[in-house]
Amino acid sequence: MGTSNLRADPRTDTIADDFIVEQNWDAYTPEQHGTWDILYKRQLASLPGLACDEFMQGLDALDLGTGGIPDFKKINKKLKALTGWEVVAVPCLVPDDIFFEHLANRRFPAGNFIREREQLEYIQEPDVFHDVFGHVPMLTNPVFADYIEAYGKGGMRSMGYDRLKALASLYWYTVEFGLINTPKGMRIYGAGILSSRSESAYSLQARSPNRIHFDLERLMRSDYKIDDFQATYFIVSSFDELFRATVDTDFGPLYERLNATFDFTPTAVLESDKIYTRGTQEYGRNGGRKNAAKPV
Ligand code: HBI
Ligand code: FE
Repeated sequence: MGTSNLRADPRTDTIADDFIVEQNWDAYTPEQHGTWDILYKRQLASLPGLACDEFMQGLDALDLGTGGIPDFKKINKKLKALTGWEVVAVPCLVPDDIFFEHLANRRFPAGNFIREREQLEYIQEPDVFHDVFGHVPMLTNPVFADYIEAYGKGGMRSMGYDRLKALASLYWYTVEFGLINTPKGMRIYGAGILSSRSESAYSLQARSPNRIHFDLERLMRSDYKIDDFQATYFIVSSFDELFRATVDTDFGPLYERLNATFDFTPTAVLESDKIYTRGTQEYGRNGGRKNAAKPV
């Protein structure tokens, strides 16, 4: 894959090498803008006191609640000035090597499409609400912004070692589903939780999941769930801890000693774990999303 910055050619509709497309903000319908507003209002009703301050400050700084799907051009003016990051529109999940290269260059790939009204509760593929509401506000925090760039660079290095699953697990248990200890108590910074009404309270309050202190290598050896609430959440003490663990790790030797498959199941609790709560795992035992009348 080259890294030419060609945009998708509307005539042939081919996707550019970097998968970047125009956001086409003018093409959104009132119904689509309305979907953003419903999701935004719902999350703003539930996140205060659950989301970390850095996320709430980022939401404010980028003005994502003025109504309708935000225009990436307007976001980028503010975001670039704050941490040098920019949001680029992509039409789908992009190949891992392209994804890492964008992150390593302070470009965050965000879906330019939004979910259907029937999918308000849950979507598998990251849409503009998951990406822009869930991920982008955290990129206004300088230390977290540095972490994501370092993660992208570590990811690019991983391509030669065929240990992508381990790297995806690091992203999953931090960027998507990470929690942070604060003087006011445990708070959420993971985008997958922040953009999901039902998982926000669950991740902090339910008795079912484990809550274990962040340990980079332990976490990279742990399998995870992609289609339901997490069975384990990992907690950092600061974003600096996350950043340091990533920049101070020589990923080469680490990839060499990691097995090709995960060593631990999502529900595992190890002797060596620093445990905040050992979960009952009853949510998973009761059949998870499909069966649970009320997540516990
Ligand atoms: N592509 N657009 C997009 N968004 C993602 O979050 C994403 C991706 N490609 C790969 C990927 N995530 C993961 O496999 C990495 O987290 C490892
Ligand atoms: Fe995501």
